[in-house]
Amino acid sequence: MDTMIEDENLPEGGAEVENDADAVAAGPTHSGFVALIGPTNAGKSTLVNRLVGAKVSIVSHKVQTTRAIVRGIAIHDNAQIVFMDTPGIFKPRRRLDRAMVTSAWGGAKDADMIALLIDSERGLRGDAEAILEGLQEVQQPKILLLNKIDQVKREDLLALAAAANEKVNFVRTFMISATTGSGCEDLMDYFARELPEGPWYYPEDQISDLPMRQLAAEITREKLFLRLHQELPYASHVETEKWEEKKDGSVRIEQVIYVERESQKKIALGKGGDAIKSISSASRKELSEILEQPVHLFLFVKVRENWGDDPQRFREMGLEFPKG
Ligand SMILES: Nc1nc2c(ncn2[C@@H]2O[C@H](COP(=O)(O)OP(=O)(O)OP(=O)(O)O)[C@@H](O)[C@H]2O)c(=O)[nH]1
Ligand SMILES: [Mg+2]
Repeated sequence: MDTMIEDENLPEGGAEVENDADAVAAGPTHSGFVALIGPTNAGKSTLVNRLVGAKVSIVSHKVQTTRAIVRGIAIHDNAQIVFMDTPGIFKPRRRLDRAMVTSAWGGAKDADMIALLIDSERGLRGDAEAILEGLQEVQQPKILLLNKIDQVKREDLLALAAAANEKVNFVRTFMISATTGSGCEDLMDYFARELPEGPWYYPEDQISDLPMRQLAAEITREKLFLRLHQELPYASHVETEKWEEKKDGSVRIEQVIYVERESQKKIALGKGGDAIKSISSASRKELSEILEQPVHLFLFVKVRENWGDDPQRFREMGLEFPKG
């Protein structure tokens, strides 16, 4: 009863009306989750970093770089757009592969909108066909992003767009380059407009949901991917074990690189410690830039034969441990 009386007694042109006026001037807010899925190496993480405007997810020229979902958060016009960078989808062999692919499709399930990213140069060869098939089952609105258009001729793009649209009912097709930024502004306009009206999910200044310790481990893993060759990047895993803020404003970070065999440990260390030194120095440099403080980074390489079958390692990565 009290409330009703108060409502009736509200003076016209009072505070509430003013708030309304503000809301009209700024327009309603929009927010939502966009899952970026696609074959491995299509440029999903590069695109998330580009759209967020900061590095939130690691990138390499090798396949299977991203292992678990990373959320990158961008604001455009009145919209907060949460991009879910997912592991590339491919035919899994190891237990870790299976967990990665399951996590990617899981990301798609949770999103308001799904963006399939295709490397225009590779086209529909390889895993793209199977993903298109999988997408037919998915209910949310789907858009097609033809990436790496800096690498292909226009007529090839049109043919590729037509072929993909024949398989899946995409609501829109965009041609973009995540590295040059071409087409990315239009894409952001589109998301900002099409995502549902509603309050933002995260504070305005948050750009990622990854805890700093985990991002730091990812940065080191990226350097490992860039520096080491053949199987080793896939056989390794990085965890941050210690994070100590010093009185002088610097931070001491200790990380462990897990490998599966003694022989891999030798490669990770390199001749006279060459490899680990250069990985450490590249990672430290980037971490000090991100953290805006001096970083003392200590890397340890440990052999843990079955880390790829250890549920605890999966939990650390944010993955479900697949049984069997
Ligand atoms: N030329 C060109 N290269 C690109 C573009 N976008 C991404 N790349 C390159 O493609 C490679 C793979 O990029 P990532 O962003 O790691 O690809 P991803 O889809 O996240 O890969 P996974 O995490 O392994 O599934 C990197 O070498 C990028 O620099 C683009 O628009 N043009
Ligand atoms: Mg990636």
